[in-house]
Amino acid sequence: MSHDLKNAGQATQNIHAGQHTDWTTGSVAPPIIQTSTFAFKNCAQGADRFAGREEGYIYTRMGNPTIARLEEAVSTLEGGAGGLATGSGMAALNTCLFALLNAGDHLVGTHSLYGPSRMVIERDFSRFGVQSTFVDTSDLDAVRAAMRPETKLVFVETPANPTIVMTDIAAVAKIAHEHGALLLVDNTFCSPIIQRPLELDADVVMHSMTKFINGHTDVVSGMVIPGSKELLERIRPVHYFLGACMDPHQAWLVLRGFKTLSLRVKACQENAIQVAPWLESHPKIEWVRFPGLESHPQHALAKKQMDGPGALISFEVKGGLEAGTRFLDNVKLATLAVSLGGIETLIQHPASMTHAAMPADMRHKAGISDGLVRISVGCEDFVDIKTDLEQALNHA
Ligand code: LCS
Repeated sequence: MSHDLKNAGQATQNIHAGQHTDWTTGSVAPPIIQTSTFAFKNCAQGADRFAGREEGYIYTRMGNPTIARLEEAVSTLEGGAGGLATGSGMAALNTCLFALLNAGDHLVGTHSLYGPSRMVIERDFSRFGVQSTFVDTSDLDAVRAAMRPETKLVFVETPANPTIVMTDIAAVAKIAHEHGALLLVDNTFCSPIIQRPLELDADVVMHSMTKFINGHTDVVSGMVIPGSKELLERIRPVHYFLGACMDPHQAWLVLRGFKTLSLRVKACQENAIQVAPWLESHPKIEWVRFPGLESHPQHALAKKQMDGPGALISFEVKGGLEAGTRFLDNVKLATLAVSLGGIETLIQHPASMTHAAMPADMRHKAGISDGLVRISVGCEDFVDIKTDLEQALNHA
């Protein structure tokens, strides 16, 4: 396609970036180049490819045409310098950490974030001499106070999993840069349809594409999107050597899911905009946290840095953990399962599921109460979601 995608609208970019016609066959859908390696015509060509004198593919761990389409698609929407697709969201995070940190460096992170993301830094990267401090990054003074001369990376998840607390990306980018550190943002909860951290001065964005980007709850995958060519080329060799790549067939599935990202995110969000106030007014609900509610302490920040409140809501049923468990055991349309961002409504209990790997006192300090329930609102009819939650609440 010859259309100028860089200047096209978001929906146009979403449908067309990386999806150009394959003129070797005329196939409108992208071909799956299911190969581990690529033939050279002769030794000179092999040598030229390895030396970077000739463009072309070598080995799928180092790049593949189907995967390249997905990297182009996601990077275009995020406004990045390119993409590095990974086999999972955790592989995307580990690629960034491995590439951007050295022994003796220090990381400042959001205290409430996906449990394993925090644990791999605190438990595993510490073994290689990387120190970390996790703070409430919605509090800019707390971020400033945590910075040290050896802080090289600030890692933010906003809205945070599962507390839905937000971080001012532009303000934290400024603090990071003043201290000579980079800002990495996990944009999984929003997708580029709702939030584009690179536009707010973040340096690198990462995704678990398992969530909204694929959107069909059938593929685990991730992506790293550096904001500059320099960072892309710094992270690329680590991506190769770490072996964090994805498979071409996996890439094709995500490319298919990605085409409807804009439609799905908006449909899920429309439902969440109705579910959140309904839950908030329900007599059996203690509290609700959703960026679109005026009761959210950072409602104004959500309006400033997000193009919508998203589809993730956290709340607590009156009666805490016990009542919450009775409620969760009785949902029928919503599925009791971890993960999020699919077309179907998923609901889960972070303290015993996604964040069970975090010690209880760490969870509590991060604002993850034992009774907190997280719902990822899907694209079903609102009335059916409401009816299901209502009948389940009757058991609470
Ligand atoms: N970042 C965020 C914000 C996540 O929510 C997850 C997974 C990851 C990274 C890791 O991605 P993965 O390797 O699983 O593709 N979050 C999950 C969750 O909340 N429930 O199940 C998985």
